[in-house]
Amino acid sequence: MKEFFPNIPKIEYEGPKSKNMLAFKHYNKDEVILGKTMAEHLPFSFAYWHGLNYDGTDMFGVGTIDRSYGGLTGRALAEAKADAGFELMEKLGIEYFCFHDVDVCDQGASLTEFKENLAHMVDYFKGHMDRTGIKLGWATANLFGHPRYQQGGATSPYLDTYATAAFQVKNALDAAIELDAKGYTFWGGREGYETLLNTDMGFELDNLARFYKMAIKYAKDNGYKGAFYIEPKPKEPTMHQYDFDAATAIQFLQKYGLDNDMTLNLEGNHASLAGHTFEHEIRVARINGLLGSIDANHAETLVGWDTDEFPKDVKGTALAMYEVIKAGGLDTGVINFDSKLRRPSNDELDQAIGFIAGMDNYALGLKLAAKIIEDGRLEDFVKERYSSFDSGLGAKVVSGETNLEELADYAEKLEEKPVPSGRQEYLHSVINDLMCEGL
Ligand code: XLS
Ligand code: NI
Ligand code: NI
Repeated sequence: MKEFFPNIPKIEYEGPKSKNMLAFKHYNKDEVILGKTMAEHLPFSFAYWHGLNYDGTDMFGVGTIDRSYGGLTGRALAEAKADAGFELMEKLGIEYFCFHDVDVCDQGASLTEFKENLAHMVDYFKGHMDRTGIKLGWATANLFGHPRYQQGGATSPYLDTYATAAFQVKNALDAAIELDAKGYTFWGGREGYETLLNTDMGFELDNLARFYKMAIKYAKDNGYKGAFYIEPKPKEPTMHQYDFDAATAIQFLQKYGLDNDMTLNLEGNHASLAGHTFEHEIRVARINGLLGSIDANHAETLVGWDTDEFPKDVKGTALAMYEVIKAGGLDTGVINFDSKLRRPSNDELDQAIGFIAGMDNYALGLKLAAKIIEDGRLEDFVKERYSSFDSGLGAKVVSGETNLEELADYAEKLEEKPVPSGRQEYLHSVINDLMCEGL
């Protein structure tokens, strides 16, 4: 088989002292942290779209990155791209991949051609998956790129578009079933509105729920065993997107009785766009038992849009991984990351380096999260902070055995005393100390 990246060797763990750009310094897959290997904590997944397709194009300029894979067309190009993708995943030791239908094949001249091209690639993937042991993290349908989705897919005001969205999702689900995917993602980039002036929001949300229900029924009836995720994002490309953030998506799932079938796929960059931290979004999912999967892409916060780049903030990642560990891990999902390159990162090494740096960053984040847990100061502080609810009247609040009158009587007899300090400066310093120990 043709080698697409001859200058990228198999990436090995060389330890923190290594200066080799093409080696892991921290991601040591068999190293055990809190009773599980790093590979078990961190089920990395390679995103097809930015990892193999994105050529550096932005609103102000044409592509800077060569994604031609030998300059082929049609199925030959799709196959070459898959060969290149599996070569990269194998060299990086990434065990999962994720794709949109349109990432992996040509859409052809008709929906029927699109369906056949996708089915062809599903067979082609099977060969690579059997050969390498790499698994499908999740699949999805792109309901945002084609002009027909300009006013939404599953929230389109037009039946024909709604049905075409159903066509794409049915085929993407068939692919997920055939390839035994861990999950299936719904990301609603065009499910929202540009202006309320022309929008029946209540109808669109009802229709979206009906769409999800039909998709779930079809998948289950046809033997699908994986998870279904909603991936919240507040805006971009649409002005207002319905799956705004974790809390909004959960309210939607609960309202329509979908919370037993769907969980959340949370992305770091989308959290920033919603005005939240990544750990906030994961906490919201965790306390509702609805964490499914994560997209580790980080924001370039000064830029202000979804840059989807490799995660590089160790402290932020540690706080996210702390939430993931507390939620019981990612057995139902993966850590997908696009590692979308910036335009000036334009040669054949950069995509691999983006993944190496992102995976090392997650390994460091995991180690720091484990240290925070083992150290215990944070958790002890939080426990102590709420301890007035452990006994006496506080315990009666928790067990539901008191009432407003009893609380009011208690308050009236209180001697006013200072509120204990929240100590957030100290708590931040604990994390910094743990992070930089030994420096
Ligand atoms: C875009 C989203 C998208 C989803 C999959 O912002 O992150 O890439 O992950 O449709
Ligand atoms: Ni995403
Ligand atoms: Ni994104």
